[in-house]
Amino acid sequence: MTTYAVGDIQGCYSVLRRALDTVDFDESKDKLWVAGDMVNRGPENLATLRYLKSLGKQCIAVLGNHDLHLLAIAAGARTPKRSDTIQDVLDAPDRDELIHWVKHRPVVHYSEKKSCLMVHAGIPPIWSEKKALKRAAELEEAIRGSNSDEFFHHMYGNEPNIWSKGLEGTDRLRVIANYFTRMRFCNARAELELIQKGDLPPPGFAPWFLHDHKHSKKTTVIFGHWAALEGRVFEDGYEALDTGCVWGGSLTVMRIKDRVRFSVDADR
Ligand SMILES: [Mn+2]
Repeated sequence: MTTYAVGDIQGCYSVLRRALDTVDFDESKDKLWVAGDMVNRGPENLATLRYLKSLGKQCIAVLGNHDLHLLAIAAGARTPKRSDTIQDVLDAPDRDELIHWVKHRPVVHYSEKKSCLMVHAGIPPIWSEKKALKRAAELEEAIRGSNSDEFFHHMYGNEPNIWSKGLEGTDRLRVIANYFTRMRFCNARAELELIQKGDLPPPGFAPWFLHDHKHSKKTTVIFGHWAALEGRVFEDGYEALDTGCVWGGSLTVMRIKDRVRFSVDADR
């Protein structure tokens, strides 16, 4: 049994299958961790979700911002944008089962045994593993709960841009969601800067993983979301997996036990 982690698939199903063939992925015993943004912008979102769902317990996928966007559209809280490519999922006969499956994916996955924590964008420097899991559980409850449509209506926005304990309701959930699924730059107090997308931080800010963190030095944080990093962070304890497959880059699969990476070029 081998466990692999894969970065942002974004509907690039055929590339995913080629990548898994490259590592001789055995669906009957190997495991696949998926760092979020399973869908959107790419061509085969329906096939991607059907395949990941079919892996059952062999697949552990966390939610990314695009996955949450799919849920918000499915809930009627948002209308698709021109750049969204998830209509194949929304029109599918098994749409309800797929949306239900996506809704029940975690936001953070932590394996004590592997000393690995997987999240789509990152974890703020002010939270330990335990705190991150607790906040993630709050968000997961909001995504799955009977009031989830209400949450999706209020999910979008950049404020509040910093955590505080006293936050309540949708403001509290929005900042949690932004840390886990959208963060790139923040300061040491975990104040977010959500506008910049490149690799140069605005003054006073730095990539979230460069700050002193509350989480254990023993934990490796596996994340996606940031294609501009091209899979490199040069920082022990962090593994960036988004290598921009959907933008014509590559899809990266990492064998977790030894961190060996396998990359497959995007479809031309
Ligand atoms: Mn993302």
